[in-house]
Amino acid sequence: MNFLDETVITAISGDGGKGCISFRREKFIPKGGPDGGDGGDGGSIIVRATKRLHTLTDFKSHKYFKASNGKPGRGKSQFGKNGPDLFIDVPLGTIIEDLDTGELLADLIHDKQEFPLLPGGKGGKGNQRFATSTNRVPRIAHPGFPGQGKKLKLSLKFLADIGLIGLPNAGKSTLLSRLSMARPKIDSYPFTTLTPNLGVMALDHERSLIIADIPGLIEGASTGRGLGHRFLKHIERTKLLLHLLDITYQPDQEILEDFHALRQEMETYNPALVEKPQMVLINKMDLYGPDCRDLRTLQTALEKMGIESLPVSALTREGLEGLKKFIAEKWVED
Ligand SMILES: Nc1nc2c(ncn2[C@@H]2O[C@H](COP(=O)(O)OP(=O)(O)OP(=O)(O)O)[C@@H](O)[C@H]2O)c(=O)[nH]1
Ligand SMILES: [Mg+2]
Repeated sequence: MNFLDETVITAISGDGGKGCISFRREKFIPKGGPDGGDGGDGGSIIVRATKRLHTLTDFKSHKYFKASNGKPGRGKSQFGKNGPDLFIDVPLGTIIEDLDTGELLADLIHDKQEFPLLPGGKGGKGNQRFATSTNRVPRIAHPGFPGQGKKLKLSLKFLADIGLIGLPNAGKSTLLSRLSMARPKIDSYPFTTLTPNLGVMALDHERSLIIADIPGLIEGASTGRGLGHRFLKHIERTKLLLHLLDITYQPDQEILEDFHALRQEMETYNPALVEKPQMVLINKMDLYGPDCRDLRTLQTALEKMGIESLPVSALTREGLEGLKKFIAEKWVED
């Protein structure tokens, strides 16, 4: 499942139908009065949040939304039909802004939550409405009001349950691919992942959780370095953070300093982030050997900070059953 963070769409509500100019014509009634009906109202545009969707990917190919116009009125006082409303379904967590003014229009977070975005144009009045005592044969009708259009910026502050964080190359995408059906790109260079990947992990028969691989968090992310700034907002809504550390030793990397630096970034961005339930995964344990950091030292240091840790190998799946158990227990508590 790939993930599209932001997109721009155009939405236009339906035009009102034309009012009708018509006069009654029946045998034996030579001068029938006006009987032109009103035009129908144009369809409105309504945005609706749904938990069926998790990404904005559908909007990659579908960017133009036009509600139907109202039908014109007809003779014999017949009203035109209203254009049906057009619903634009978006995932929970979608923020809608007016692209031109930057105004925040809606922040949809509940399933089935609706936001009336653009009303349809009113239908025009038919000529029967224009009849007065002085003008019994009105030859005018209203053409109906046009629909309204807006360019909208949709962005997703998504609602993943679990966020995977850690330095580039720590193995976040690999872990995501092990816990879900997601098949993100995995490679041995940093910044392989440029936008978050999402995957769905089955917890048991009934429940599934959304996991997000949040890329590019590095020191300075909260002030715009790397890619992290764009994605820090996504961490805000996750319930559990899994912080990956790489056990293999790279001389220029002091792993606990990096760990603190990342937490500092999160705290600067939003202090609530570091208060979230979290666990450290010490990854790449399949490579564990004399060239690695000392596991015991690392775990003791984390313990002193009150942080639970679990040695795993995303590659060989070692420790992942224990991880799933930990996650399941966390969710039972909720
Ligand atoms: N031996 C071993 N290699 C691993 C393990 N997990 C990940 N790797 C390797 O580490 C490299 C980076 O893995 P990714 O999953 O792409 O790392 P990432 O954290 O998503 O990296 P970015 O997307 O660049 O932020 C790849 O070459 C993986 O094959 C592991 O448990 N053991
Ligand atoms: Mg990655």
